Amino acid sequence: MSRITLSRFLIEQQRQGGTLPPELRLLIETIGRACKAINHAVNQGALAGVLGEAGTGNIQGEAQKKMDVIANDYLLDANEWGGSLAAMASEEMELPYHIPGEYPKGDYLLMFDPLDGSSNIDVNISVGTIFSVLRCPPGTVNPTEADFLQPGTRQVAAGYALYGPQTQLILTFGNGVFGFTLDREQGAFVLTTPNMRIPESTGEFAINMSNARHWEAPVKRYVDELLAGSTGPRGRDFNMRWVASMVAEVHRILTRGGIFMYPKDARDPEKPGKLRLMYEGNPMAFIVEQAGGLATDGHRRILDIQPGKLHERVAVFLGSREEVERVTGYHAE
Ligand code: AHM
Ligand code: MG
Repeated sequence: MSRITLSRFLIEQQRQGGTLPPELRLLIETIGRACKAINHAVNQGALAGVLGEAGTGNIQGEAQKKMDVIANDYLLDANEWGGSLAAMASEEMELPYHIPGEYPKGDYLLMFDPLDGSSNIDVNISVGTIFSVLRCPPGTVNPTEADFLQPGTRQVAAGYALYGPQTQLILTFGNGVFGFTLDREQGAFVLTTPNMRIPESTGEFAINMSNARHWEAPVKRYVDELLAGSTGPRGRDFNMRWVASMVAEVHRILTRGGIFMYPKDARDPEKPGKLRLMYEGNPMAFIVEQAGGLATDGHRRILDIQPGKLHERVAVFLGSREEVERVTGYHAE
């Protein structure tokens, strides 16, 4: 059978049952194109002078890498003229980005983390792009921040691109999770994993252990039990990984299972976690649930959270069902 490229896959999704409107299909193709451009810049690295600090900070008060800014620009440039979008919002921009007046506007809102894990870019470790698509509330002419504040259950699409040894694009529209691999010679994403599923059980966990002294009691208890291994209450050994690129961790979990945690901690009691609900928590929760896993903030399903602001933070526990259930259960005790 011939290869199924992203374009063909999207056209066939649109035909089958009409679950994928043409405007959304175009939007996803455009995001795929932008990710190829970002991938190219990431691959060029020092050859294109794209490594290192931008010398600016984002709204989160974090220092921006040059590639954070470049990836953000690529996504804005690629997506502003296509006619599918009413507005965009990015982890790297304080306010929503409005579609310039010369271009037609569409029904969708696009949110993205243009370069997730960017602290890894200078050391040549996998980074990625995460995105989430919502419908713009009907009748809205100029969307404001308030129009983006919809719970993750309202996402109509989400995905990520992973710039690693292979470049991959992972997508969901709410009917399973589909994995594509970039064929660099052909310049096309090709469907390589049609139905990604997360195993329910796992022996692997991911958390930044250097923050252990700042964790809340349920997280301490859960991780202590994992560390105690075969001599502890779990009666088996667990293995640990921490890439510090959420895209890479989620991809590992989609491929072979695991649990990823970025809990709330006492370093900054004002913040409910490090990761952002709209650009990281919601899209990854949607993908993980569609692959049979779970995603909570320790108390609630992430997708049910009503966001209060665009750059809201969230605690994240996601991955293999049995482990996410357990650590969420410890929070309730
Ligand atoms: P970023 O979007 O600014 O790159 O930050 C998010 C990243 C995640 O990819 C990763 O899980 C986490 O930050 C790592 O944080 P830490 O350096 O605290 O371990
Ligand atoms: Mg990020």
